[in-house]
Amino acid sequence: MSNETLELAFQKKIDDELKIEPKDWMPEKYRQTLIRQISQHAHSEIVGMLPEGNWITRAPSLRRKAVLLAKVQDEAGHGLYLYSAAETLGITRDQMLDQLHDGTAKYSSIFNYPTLSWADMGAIGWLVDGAAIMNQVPLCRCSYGPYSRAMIRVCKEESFHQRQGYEIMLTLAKGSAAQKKMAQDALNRFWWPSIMMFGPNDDASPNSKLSMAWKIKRFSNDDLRQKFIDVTVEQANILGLTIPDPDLKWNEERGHYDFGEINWDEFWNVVKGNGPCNRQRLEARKNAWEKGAWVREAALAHAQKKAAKQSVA
Ligand code: FAQ
Repeated sequence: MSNETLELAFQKKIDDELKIEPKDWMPEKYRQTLIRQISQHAHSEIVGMLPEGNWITRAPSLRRKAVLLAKVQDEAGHGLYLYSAAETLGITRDQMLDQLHDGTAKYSSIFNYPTLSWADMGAIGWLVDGAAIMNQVPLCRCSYGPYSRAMIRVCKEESFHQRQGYEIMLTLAKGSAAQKKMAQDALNRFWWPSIMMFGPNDDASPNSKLSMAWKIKRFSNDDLRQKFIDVTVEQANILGLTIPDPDLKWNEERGHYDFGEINWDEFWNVVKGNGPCNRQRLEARKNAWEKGAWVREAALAHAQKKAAKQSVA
């Protein structure tokens, strides 16, 4: 079959809402786009454990500690499902981790901001997981089977994460004046970086056109950002907190909130590795990889021993 016929059949399958599976024919660019997006998503989950991991030993109660521990463990699980989904496309986990460690693969900009107070755990759950859900629910319908199936479980867990974060914010916002101030400060610091998570504006997003045609992405970066802002403003009102954007106002005609200009210089600066915590985050990941070498060796030796015993039997 010619390449053209294969491509037509591939696109028809996508248009008919059928899934593409690992052994199906696919254009090389589709494979590469998925490897890029899924591996970067996996790296985001693993690096995303660090800002919250910073607060596990300082959680204010046993209940809060247990919940935060469970959440951070979930993020590790998400990373593992996603690395497995990417492996079905012909890249190994070691190759993906090399790309993270040498800085050639990206991970979400949001995880390069510091977590300075306990309220940041609330703001991350509410805003960062809230933004992640908005972006990831449509990924459950992504055209690539293994990615779409991984996202179903991930999204269920993300909703627990969002709720625990909102509950922390609610407790602080209804607490003492000092607690409310702490919640407002966390919102002030995390608001803009959270809305940057959706990526550049549509006209500056080089990957969107193909990803939308291939139904990897179902909504554009700007559409998802707008949906997130529309639901989150109402949640901030319930908390009695103020979103740090003087231009934020309801636009009756559009049926959406208008919002201020995003600082794209800050976004690209963080993406390029110069955010407040980029170096610290990468160092932590590289250290964990090096210190974990003996665990990987032991696991491999154990698997080989088991396989040898089985073949004798
Ligand atoms: N940070 O052409 P586009 C989470 C890059 S998980 C860094 O629009 P695309 C859970 C982009 O890669 C959060 N880089 O790209 C959690 C591209 O560069 P490249 C992660 C960014 O792929 C919560 C370039 O800019 N979620 O939060 C960012 O079509 C709490 C041009 O952009 C996912 O990964 C950014 N924010 O759309 C965990 C979801 N935005 O690769 C722990 C899956 C853009 O060409 C604690 N990913 N770039 O060199 C996606 O939906 C998409 O990849 C987008 C970007 C929407 C992120």
